[in-house]
Amino acid sequence: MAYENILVETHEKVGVIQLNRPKALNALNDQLMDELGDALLKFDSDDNIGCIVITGSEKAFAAGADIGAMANYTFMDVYKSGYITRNWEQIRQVRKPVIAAVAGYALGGGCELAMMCDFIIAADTAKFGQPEVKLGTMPGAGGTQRLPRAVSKSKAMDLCLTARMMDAAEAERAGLVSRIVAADKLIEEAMRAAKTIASMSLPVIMMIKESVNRAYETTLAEGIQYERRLFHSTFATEDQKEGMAAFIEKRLPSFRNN
Ligand code: CO8
Repeated sequence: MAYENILVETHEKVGVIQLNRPKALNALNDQLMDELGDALLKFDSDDNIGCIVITGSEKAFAAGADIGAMANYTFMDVYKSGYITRNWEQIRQVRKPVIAAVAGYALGGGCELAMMCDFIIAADTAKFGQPEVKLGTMPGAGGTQRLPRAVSKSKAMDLCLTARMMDAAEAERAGLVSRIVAADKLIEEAMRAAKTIASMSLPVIMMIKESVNRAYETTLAEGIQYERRLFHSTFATEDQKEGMAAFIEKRLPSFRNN
């Protein structure tokens, strides 16, 4: 697939996807989401990639779903075509870690896309919000579900009901983003985190992602049990032997993703 709305690069073991519709503040249309899904699944199946970064521009990670494209949709248009589910869910199939590196606006579907990633590194210019109510609609790609889990019911209600934006500092205090960095250091910091992750044992990294995500899907007792099973299975990997031997021998480990 030739990409017209995203730029894709590989830096060592990190796959970088840049949303690239600058004139529309990276508004997310169907074509962009098809391309994003395609690029994500390609990186996920590439043995040379250990972590993926999704980013936007200085001004916008993404200012939401493309309002112009959906303005005249009817219920039947969106229901029958599976609007959103058709090409927004592919990111959830990705088993490798995905970092959102967010500068500027992450609004509506843009905020929802950032929340679908495994964690968010924000530039000090980042602004998050779910302003759909101002358009006479509501979040439709997980905003009412992921936001309360990330920032509490009270703040999620505030953002979704009033459409106000939250700056990077508030987003970090609330737990939506993992760290804030200076805008001109965003990509550098995101790449540093991604390269660190990509230097670890990939199967173990995938198990950790799977286990943390389980915390959202199940009871604590079930989650602990699930984690225990995965923890036990790390002892079946060569990388666990290598990692522990390297510590004991006071050297750096050399993981072989096995
Ligand atoms: N869709 C389409 N075009 C957009 C969008 C958008 N979401 N956001 C900005 N643009 C366009 C503008 O129309 C403008 O285009 P043009 O130059 O041709 O007029 C260009 O980007 C620049 O925008 P502005 O001139 O408005 O820039 P400002 O700096 O003045 O303002 C804002 C920036 C505050 C971000 C403003 O553009 C804005 O409010 N945008 C809309 C934000 C919004 O409401 N987002 C929610 C969209 S609805 C949604 O996401 C539903 C999600 C449901 C799930 C996903 C379904 C697929």
